[in-house]
Amino acid sequence: MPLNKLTEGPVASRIARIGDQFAISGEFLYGEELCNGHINTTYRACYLTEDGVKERYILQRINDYVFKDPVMVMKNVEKVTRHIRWKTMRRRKNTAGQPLTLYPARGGRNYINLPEEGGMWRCYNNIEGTHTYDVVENTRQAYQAGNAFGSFQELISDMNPEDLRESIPDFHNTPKRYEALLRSVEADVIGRAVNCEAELAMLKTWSPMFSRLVDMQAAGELPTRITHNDTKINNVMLDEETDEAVCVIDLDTVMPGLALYDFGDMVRTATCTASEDEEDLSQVVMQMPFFESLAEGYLDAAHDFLTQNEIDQLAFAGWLITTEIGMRFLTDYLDGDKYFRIEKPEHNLIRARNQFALARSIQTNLPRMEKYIRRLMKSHKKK
Ligand code: GN1
Ligand code: MG
Repeated sequence: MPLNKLTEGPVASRIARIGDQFAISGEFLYGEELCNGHINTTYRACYLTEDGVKERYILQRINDYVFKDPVMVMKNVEKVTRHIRWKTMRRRKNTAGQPLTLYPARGGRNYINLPEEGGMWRCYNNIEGTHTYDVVENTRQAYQAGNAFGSFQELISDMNPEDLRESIPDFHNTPKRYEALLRSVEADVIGRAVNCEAELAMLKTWSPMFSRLVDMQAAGELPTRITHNDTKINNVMLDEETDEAVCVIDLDTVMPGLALYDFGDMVRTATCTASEDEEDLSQVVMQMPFFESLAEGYLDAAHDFLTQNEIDQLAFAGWLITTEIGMRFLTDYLDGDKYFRIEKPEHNLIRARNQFALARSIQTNLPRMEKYIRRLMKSHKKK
């Protein structure tokens, strides 16, 4: 859907006012409101430079309900973008010429606190000639997404996890997410628990599997790495013409974590052609050809640095994070919709049910998925 180009009115002047705080030269032409994502407020602003060139920038407010320490988020993002730029320059290739870059604000930092505009803002380059998909449409996109996130992980695989801090503690700690859900059921602040008894009963039977990855991590069987933590299909920009991956975006949750949760979130969003909002659950299925392309793309980039334990859990991670995100939607539903942006009263319950349906579909296919990963790894070893 084409976006409204706002040249005047309160939103346009707000965008111009915020843009004015950053090192952007030129005359403000128009602003657009980008509505993707459940968390941050995002605008795009277009400027006309003195040379008559149009340049576009992304202005984004960091949601401080979700990110309690926005400065920590920005420090993590700065370290990762700097490392990727350094690495790609050394290798004399870069991500199609458009790595994610932060623009400084007045005062010299890469962010600015504007209390009258709701808090902390930062400015990125707009990645031109690209687009994103909210839902995957074909296996080629699945391959590209897997490959882009795999390359991203590979590029930062030599960073010291201790250099970054946990901007949301225990972000992907599934047993803790389950405990939080049970606390919300107990509190039942707006009397919604009665609507999700079937889901809660099912989760109870699944719960013995929730701690598998964090237990392996605690036992030293899975390495802590710097990870992206939000590897949805719409966080990779694809070339408008060729659909080739150009850039991974939304780095707010880069922090120490498990590579497996990143792959899992790709399985969650790149193997099912229905959106998180789909209410017809017969459409919410994991499609094996999409999984195959996704895994192929991912392992083409990541097979070298992953450990055998990580490889063995790739398919399971898809099931685990899908269940986890479902639990987070359900928790927010019970808490009164404070975390995720919603468009209708039952939105979070719909999303939760959708994710549980997808988890069931993944569960049914786990043996096939695992078998395919083993096959791919065999072919990498032969090469
Ligand atoms: C949120 O805002 P968005 O859509 O990039 C959430 C992710 C969830 C996702 C579910 C910081 O990401 O963890 O997987 O919604 N981000 C945060 O669609 O909580
Ligand atoms: Mg995000």
